[in-house]
Amino acid sequence: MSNPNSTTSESLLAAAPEQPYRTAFHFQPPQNWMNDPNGPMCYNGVYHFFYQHNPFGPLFNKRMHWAHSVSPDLINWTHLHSAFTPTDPFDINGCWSGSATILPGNKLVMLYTGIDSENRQVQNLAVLKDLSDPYLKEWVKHAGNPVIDLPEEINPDDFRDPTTTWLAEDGKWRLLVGSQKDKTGIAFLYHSDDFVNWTQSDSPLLTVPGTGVWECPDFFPVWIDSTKGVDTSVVNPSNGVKHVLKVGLQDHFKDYYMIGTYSPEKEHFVPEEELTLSTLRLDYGMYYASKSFYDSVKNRRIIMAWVHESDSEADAIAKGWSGLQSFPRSLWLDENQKQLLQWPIEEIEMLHENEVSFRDKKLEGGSLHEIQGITASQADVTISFKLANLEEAEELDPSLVDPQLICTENDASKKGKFGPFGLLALASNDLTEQTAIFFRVFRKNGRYVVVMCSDQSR
Ligand code: DQQ
Repeated sequence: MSNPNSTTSESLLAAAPEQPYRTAFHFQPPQNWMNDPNGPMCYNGVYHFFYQHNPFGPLFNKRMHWAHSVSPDLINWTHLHSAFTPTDPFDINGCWSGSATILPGNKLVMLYTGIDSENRQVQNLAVLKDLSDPYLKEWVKHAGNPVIDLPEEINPDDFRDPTTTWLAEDGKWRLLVGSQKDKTGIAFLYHSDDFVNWTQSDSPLLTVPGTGVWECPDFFPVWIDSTKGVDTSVVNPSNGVKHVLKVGLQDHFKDYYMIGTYSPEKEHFVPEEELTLSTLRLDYGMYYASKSFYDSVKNRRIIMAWVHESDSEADAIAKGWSGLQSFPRSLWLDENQKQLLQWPIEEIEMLHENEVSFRDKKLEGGSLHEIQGITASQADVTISFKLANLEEAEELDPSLVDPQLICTENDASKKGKFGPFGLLALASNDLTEQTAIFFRVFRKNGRYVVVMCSDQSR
């Protein structure tokens, strides 16, 4: 495994013996606090990644900056200076999350939330100073910011995180901003000809009562019959796309998504399934504020998210940093058109060293096999199990529809007919400390259901 980050400070931190938790696969800044991914993009063949960063310490601070890193391959990163810092009346109390749009003609705009001098959330525009700079280092905040002011009826803390914009057939750009009113989650829809003057649509793109603030909405098309990516401005269902609306539910700290049909003429999105706390999630681990982008070079949609860890503040202070990004994943619609599928991007191969293989082992109930030759803390594992007599699998309790509940109701210590089987990672010699990553197979309505769970209680 090699270190994906290339700056000197990063290498020093990674090598330091007191930094056993620095990762080799996941993006991390050299130091201090990081949260949401912002404005990821591939521009002129170079990947740009911005993120919420507190450059002054390892804990969250409202006066967030946009840090910026660049990479030829999403693996090896060079860390640049901050792209946005809170300096102006329209963002003096923080430069919060936002998104990039690459316009026809290769122009670039960035929209982000500013916490203004009165602590109100407003939406700001910034453009690149010099389009010929391959590092995209200098950004100019629009003098007329904010370009979208807080709607009158909305609480000043509940209006943020503009999406990547898309161009509809009427020639107007559209964007969403996350919000809430009286616990109804809202994706406000705006349109504009010029990115400076924005008009709110008569009704939001979607509202769902009882879901609280929607953070970091992401809205993008997926092909019905291909695993390739689609540019965000391919909006018409007649082109063979469905749409995905992802929202982060602040009250639950989880990313949910809906698959549905977007009608640019009617300005509405009709999800196939209503959002509830048991519907589709992008990930069941520590994964929040995800943002996707269309990679035109490799024709794929890539998604990254903030992995917030479970460390205490004291741990973060001792480490000098907090937060990872999930390894970038390609994302597409499953053949059944009912859910998204994801897989680590192929560049993960660049990080593979020291292959250890362990084959043809029979797992008797309760048996343990130690895998020699790797350290326990970081490994990319491909695993396959063969199971016999699956027809004997237990019936799944029909009331259990949420995979997370299936896992918590059947923790690693509970024996079933087919499961738990899997891996014990990060295990101490006497196994008093361990993280079980395990599978169970059930039957439900004449089909098989496989759940993958992890148990971090030990
Ligand atoms: N983080 C940002 C907000 C966003 C939240 C502030 C989600 O813009 O809503 O750092 O983690």
